[in-house]
Amino acid sequence: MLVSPEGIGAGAKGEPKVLVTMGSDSDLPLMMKAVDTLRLEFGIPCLVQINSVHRDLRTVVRHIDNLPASVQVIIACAGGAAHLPGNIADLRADLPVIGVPRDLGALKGVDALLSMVQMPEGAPVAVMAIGDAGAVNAAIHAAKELAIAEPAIKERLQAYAEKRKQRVAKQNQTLENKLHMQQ
Ligand code: AIR
Repeated sequence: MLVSPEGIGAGAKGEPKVLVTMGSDSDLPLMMKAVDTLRLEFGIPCLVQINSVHRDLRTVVRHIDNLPASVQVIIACAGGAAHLPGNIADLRADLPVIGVPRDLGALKGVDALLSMVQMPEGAPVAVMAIGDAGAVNAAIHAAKELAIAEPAIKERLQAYAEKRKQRVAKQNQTLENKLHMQQ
């Protein structure tokens, strides 16, 4: 499904530059943080796809072998035994893969983190933090990779960083009140 700043599916415009994929639609609320950061903060259209290497491996291979040529970066999220990003890194020697471990189940994402980070030599996955921060950082990291060739994305990255700085400045402005409230 194509998602762009203009909308979703038939309402979307442009060609996808990033694939955002995940093992189950139960990962979608987490990965919407990556999708929304890509499209709303950076104006980057993406393809969103479910791919489960443990439930339907053959479809994963077909999807990943047949990505549109416009896709330049892949973000892959899974929970538990999270082999999706590593398997994609093997399938696509030509594209960078960013992994997002989902905070799920008894091990709360540590299992997914270790599944993604301990890749054998030759199958690199850039692994982000577990959960929400990881999903947003995956989008920022993908935008940085695209910005190497696209100055417009570089400008949007700088504007985004500026917004974050302003948030800290605002926190300093309200600090005195908050300190009084703690007394
Ligand atoms: N998963 C699905 N296929 C392979 C894996 N690792 C993961 C999903 C999700 C978790 O299993 O990425 O995080 C639970 O999926 P579900 O569909 O049971 O909610």
